[in-house]
Amino acid sequence: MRFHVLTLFPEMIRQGCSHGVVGQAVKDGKIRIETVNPRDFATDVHRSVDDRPFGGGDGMVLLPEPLAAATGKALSAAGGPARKIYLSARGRPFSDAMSRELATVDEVVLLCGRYGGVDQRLIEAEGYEEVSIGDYVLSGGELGALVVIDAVSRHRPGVLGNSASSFDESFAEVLLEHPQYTRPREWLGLEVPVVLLSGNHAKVRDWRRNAAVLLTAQARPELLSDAMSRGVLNGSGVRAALEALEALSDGERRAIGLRDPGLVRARLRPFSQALSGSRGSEP
Ligand code: 4G1
Repeated sequence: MRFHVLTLFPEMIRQGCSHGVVGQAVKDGKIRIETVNPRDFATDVHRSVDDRPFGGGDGMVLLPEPLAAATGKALSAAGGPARKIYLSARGRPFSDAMSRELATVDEVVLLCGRYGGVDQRLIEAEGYEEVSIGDYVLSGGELGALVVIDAVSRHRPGVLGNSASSFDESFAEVLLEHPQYTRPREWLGLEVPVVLLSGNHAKVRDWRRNAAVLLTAQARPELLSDAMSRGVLNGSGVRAALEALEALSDGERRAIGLRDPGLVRARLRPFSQALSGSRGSEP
């Protein structure tokens, strides 16, 4: 799969794609990263790529002509159909589902804005789809493009080593991840939860699921009802997590990062009443 990144700061993209999992995927030829600099398509002596906004206001707006020419270069390099994405605060929220879907596409053009953004006519005329990585102000779309490249590349065959079972994966997508521990077994007086040292894989799995439920209730309670309706969590799963919470020692609770057990209990209780058979087999 190939990403064509339109950016005034190509070094940001090249650097960002040269480390870790993404860097290895580039080396292995599993993904390719091309950058196109709209500055190379500026037509005036100053090589301008921006101008003041009509209607007034702060910030400069990227000119449509250099971006259209840069898009044309990316599309001819793609040599066929390509998805065109403008990283923008106004876009559809980027998600795990979107990353999986994009991983099925061979050629993706990622347009990065700078300054006050891009002339909207360019977005409409070229048929860019707008995607946002979150609700905050950024100085440019490059970090958004890097987020998309990273999350999408991980879904390409051969990019990751062996991954977890599909149920554990779907569990981890909807709830927060369970915490992890390594050596030493005791550090600053904090013990690794003893069940993780037991070698009992069923108990380890149950402990991790319970920890994930409890930590989700603490940090992202709005995810719980989604997890329930998707069948990843049900009433008995919530009751198991509540029982695990009562069984935790103070030390374990600290090691897990469960800072407010009362709040977690109150947030989970409403879900503990749900019927346990809601995973689909009965009518
Ligand atoms: C209005 C956020 C503008 C921002 C409202 C998420 C932010 C790209 C993203 C902005 C950008 C809010 C993103 C803002 C982004 C041109 C240069 C647009 C940077 C730019 C809440 C500045 N996901 N923002 N405008 O940040 O590119 O992808």
